Amino acid sequence: MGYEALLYDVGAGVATITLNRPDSLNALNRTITFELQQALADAAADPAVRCLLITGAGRGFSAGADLTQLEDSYDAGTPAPLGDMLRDGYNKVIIPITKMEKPVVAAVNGVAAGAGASLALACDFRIASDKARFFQAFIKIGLVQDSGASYFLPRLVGFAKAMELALLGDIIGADDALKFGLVTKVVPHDTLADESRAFAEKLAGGPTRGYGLSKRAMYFGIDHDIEATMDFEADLQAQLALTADHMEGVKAFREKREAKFEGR
Ligand code: T3D
Repeated sequence: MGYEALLYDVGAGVATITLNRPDSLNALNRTITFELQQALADAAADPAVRCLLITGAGRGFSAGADLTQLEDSYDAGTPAPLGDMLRDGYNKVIIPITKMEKPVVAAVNGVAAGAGASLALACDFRIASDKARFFQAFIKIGLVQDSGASYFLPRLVGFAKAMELALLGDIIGADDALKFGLVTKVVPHDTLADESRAFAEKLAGGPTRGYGLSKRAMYFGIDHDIEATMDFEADLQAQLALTADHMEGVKAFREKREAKFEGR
């Protein structure tokens, strides 16, 4: 399907979603949010897609909620229906990313603020341009961090740093993001597109089912005790034992060559 506020492209096993509202630093209005939901569903369902790459057009990754879309309500002094907007909107973007059984990479090309930062945090990897900035903008407008930031931030950077980032709302640059464990790596801005594409294509050539179930096991393990987690791992391993990619991985090891994974 055609999209109005994002670009969607599939090639070499990688689906690329480019948030495409550069004039507002890819602020998330209703259109882009619902299109993101659809594009994520498309990527999840397409067997030709073995890795998803999310980036932004222009100089921003995403400035978070589009603060102009509720202007009428704010002008009239009417409370905005934020709870319902989150449940119908961003929550249905973030959860599918965590449940997608394919690796998801964010190429953070500029500022990632508010729900835009949460979108990056929900991805499995974040490759940041040296011009990237991360901003828990919510508190600056008197809101709580949302779109999963309360889940991801403490798990990524630790409780104390998460509290600092959320309550102080300071904008941090790419080097600090790397130091705090928020990003996988930082690359020169001009090379971001090529480096993140190469990173994603490498993942697209990997054992897709293994990645998918590893991701499922990580999300399980982070909220369960050791016994439940190991039992869960055993169930998943039993499933992966049946896959062609597992057979190929072992065969390639024994034959001292690179494995050729097919994602099945
Ligand atoms: O409301 C709900 O749906 C509830 C859910 C909330 C979840 C959230 O995400 S709350 C957080 C919302 N986001 C923000 O509060 C961030 C607001 N933006 C900024 O603080 C700054 O723009 C940045 C620090 C992100 C970037 O600063 P800078 O100096 O690089 O760029 P700029 O000049 O401020 O912005 C460039 C343009 O983008 C500008 O438009 P103009 O003047 O050129 O026509 C600016 O208004 C526009 N823009 C930036 N952020 C947003 C936005 N337009 C709409 N919504 C935005 N969030």
